Amino acid sequence: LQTPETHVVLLPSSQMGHLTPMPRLAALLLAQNYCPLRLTLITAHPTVSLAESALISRFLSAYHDRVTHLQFHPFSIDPSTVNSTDPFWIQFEVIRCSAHLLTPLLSTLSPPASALIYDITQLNDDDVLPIPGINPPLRKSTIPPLLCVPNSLFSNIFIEDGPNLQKLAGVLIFTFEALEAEGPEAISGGSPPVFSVGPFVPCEFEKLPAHGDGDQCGGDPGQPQPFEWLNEQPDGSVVYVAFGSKTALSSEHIREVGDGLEKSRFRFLCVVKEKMVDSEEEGGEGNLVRIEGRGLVVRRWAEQGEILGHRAVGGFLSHSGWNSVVEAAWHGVRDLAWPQNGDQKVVAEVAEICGLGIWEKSWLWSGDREKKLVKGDEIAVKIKELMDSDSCEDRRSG
Ligand code: BUP
Repeated sequence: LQTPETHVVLLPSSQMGHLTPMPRLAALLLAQNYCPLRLTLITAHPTVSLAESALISRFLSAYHDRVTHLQFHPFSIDPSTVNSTDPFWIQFEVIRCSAHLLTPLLSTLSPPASALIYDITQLNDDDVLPIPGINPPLRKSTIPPLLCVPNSLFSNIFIEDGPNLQKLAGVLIFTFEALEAEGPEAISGGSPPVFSVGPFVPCEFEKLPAHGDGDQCGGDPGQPQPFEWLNEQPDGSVVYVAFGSKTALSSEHIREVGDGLEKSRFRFLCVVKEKMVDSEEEGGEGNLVRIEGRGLVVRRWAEQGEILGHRAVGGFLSHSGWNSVVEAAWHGVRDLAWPQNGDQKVVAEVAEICGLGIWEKSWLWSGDREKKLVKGDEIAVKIKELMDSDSCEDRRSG
């Protein structure tokens, strides 16, 4: 008797931090041997960023014989009605509001879908938020700031979707025990059941095509490539700097980070984004710049998962995005956290508690209300602390 095929449908939402885990989960599912599996990926078209469409294309071409791709064209909504200017969150809401378009798509599937995995987002001064089982309790200042803004798009999504969690067959949490045992443990044993399913790590299909052969996130011919440059650097000597897929850095911020790297005297590979959406970045020449032989500045999509695994990288200055922290943990690279938005402060705390990272809590972003710019001198001190830690020394000594 043949075991019937399990047909899993994956529906990612918008922005790289939310999209990236889905194809990685798909790759894990396709690699399992427990049951015959069919997989369908449903994506909204068009995506907001080139990075999203490029990742979807790379995944589909790697698994073209095993994955069916369905696209839907979500309804547009009037941005003024959603109380947000962030194009990625607006798209998140657009997809949410277009959920009814999925019913006809799902009804065409053969065999019928066994499971739909979709992406929901996670959820004053001694103020803490007591959550049973979480010690120390979360400080309110670490909670995603937009959750505390009444009627923001973000808080509305939580308020509307929260009660629906009870109706799910199960919840997959992209985490793993070595990084945080306590959170999943605290919410286990209830209904619906929750499962920790991480880590999801960079896959082969994510690799960029060589030297600008048509992928808009790919390389520039004739420019120094990150891996060529990294190959020339000693073990554990390079600080990798990246602040995520949608964080636009102000020119003051870039200047101070540059000053800090310069004063730290460490080598560095720095990804700089000046626009929130990559298609608005200026491309072409100058996308990669060598600095006095000690550093490389990359102004386009970099293969972060691979970079963090390179023997030359000793430490990571990051915005504390969850995927970035998981990738750093996977490669054993210590993280200096400079969180800004969303759940990044919670992530920085998790990384600090498990010993992966350091977090200078007084550091704000130039866009923060207080507008206190962190100076290069302070950044240099913390970079030295990061790079002089024992684990970086271990990396340097092989
Ligand atoms: Br920038 C950049 N290359 O150049 P997070 C990012 N990434 O591969 P998010 C690259 O994008 P939040 C680049 O490896 C990670 O998998 C990176 O996800 C990859 O941050 C992903 O770290 C970024 O979760 O912000 O999405 O920018 O999740 O905090 O909202």
